[in-house]
Amino acid sequence: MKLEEYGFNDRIEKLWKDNNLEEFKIARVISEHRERYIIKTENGECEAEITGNMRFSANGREDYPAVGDWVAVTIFEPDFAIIHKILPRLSTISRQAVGHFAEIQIIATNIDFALIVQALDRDFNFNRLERYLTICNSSKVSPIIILTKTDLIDQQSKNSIIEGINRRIKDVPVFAISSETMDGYNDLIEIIEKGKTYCMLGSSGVGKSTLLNKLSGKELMKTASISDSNNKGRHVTSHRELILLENGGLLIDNPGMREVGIVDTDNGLEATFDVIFGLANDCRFKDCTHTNELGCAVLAALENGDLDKSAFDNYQKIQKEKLYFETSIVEKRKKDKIFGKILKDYSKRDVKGRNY
Ligand SMILES: Nc1nc2c(ncn2[C@@H]2O[C@H](COP(=O)(O)OP(=O)(O)OP(=O)(O)O)[C@@H](O)[C@H]2O)c(=O)[nH]1
Ligand SMILES: [Mg+2]
Ligand SMILES: [Zn+2]
Repeated sequence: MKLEEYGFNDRIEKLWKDNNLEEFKIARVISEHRERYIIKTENGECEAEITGNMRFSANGREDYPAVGDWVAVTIFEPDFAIIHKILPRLSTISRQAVGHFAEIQIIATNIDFALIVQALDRDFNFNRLERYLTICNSSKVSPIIILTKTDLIDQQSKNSIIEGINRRIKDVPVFAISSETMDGYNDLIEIIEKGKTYCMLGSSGVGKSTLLNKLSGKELMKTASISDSNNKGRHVTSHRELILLENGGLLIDNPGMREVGIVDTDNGLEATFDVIFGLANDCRFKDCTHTNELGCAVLAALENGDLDKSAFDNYQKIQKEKLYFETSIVEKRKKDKIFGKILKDYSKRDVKGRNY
């Protein structure tokens, strides 16, 4: 097997050499199940684990391999390998980890394009769309919007949703498809490039795995109707997996997300809400909060209808959350540091509690 099929290219080769990893084989992580990984090497597919050293020196989830990562490995048996190091990531899609205070969860890495999937029948929602866009923009991953289940709504409603998107969201391609009738598939397949990696983002039940099955030409992922999955309170897809498509593209399926907490590391909000940021430049005061200041260009645009009120509300909500998350992370690091110091001091004492 050629690793090029899985996206290996000159950039990755350079990273491998620049990081002095040539003594190791190179592989790509294609799925993860609780610290056991499936990787693709030039010999094919095999299972892998990380070294004890890697586990010991990990500061958080970001330091563990994620689906999409290129890793330096030693292959022990045809079907077992040890992962020594993660190559620097060219892009990382992450969100706030659900149920873990101030932790970041990596969704996938080394992604070229993110397919933001929303169903036209009942899932479609601008606020969520802007959340996903913010994630893409802060990850330096190009977004593509995919609206599924066109067979469930009439042509007119479909067109008005697409027009609405084009008004509120600029410069992001939009595709409307049906996995029942195959409406819109030809246009979508055309833009999927060989050797590029795509990651799907979207709620449970919107048809991500169905789309992946259609694009791969195989029934690789289990799919189920919303009622089947939601009644049991769980999602149909339970892990992430990178799959090679019929036309050579690489697609990562994900479990549907209920919460899309933003971890904006790199001006994702500015890119997503560039209209608001553009207006803010014209506010009289540099530190304008756009609430009641005189000479506020944002308030003026809201007043005369140039700026969509719901987009502005959504921006403010996401920004507040982002700030809260950033403060939580700083607090957590401080606590971890204090805790680390206590441990260090403790280990310096002898059994009777004396310092030595
Ligand atoms: N009518 C219609 N149904 C669809 C379409 N695409 C998917 N479905 C159905 O929607 C249901 C959910 O599809 P999945 O592909 O499992 O959804 P998912 O996004 O992978 O869901 P999770 O794995 O839970 O995140 C299934 O019953 C599919 O058959 C479509 O274009 N039209
Ligand atoms: Mg699925
Ligand atoms: Zn202002």
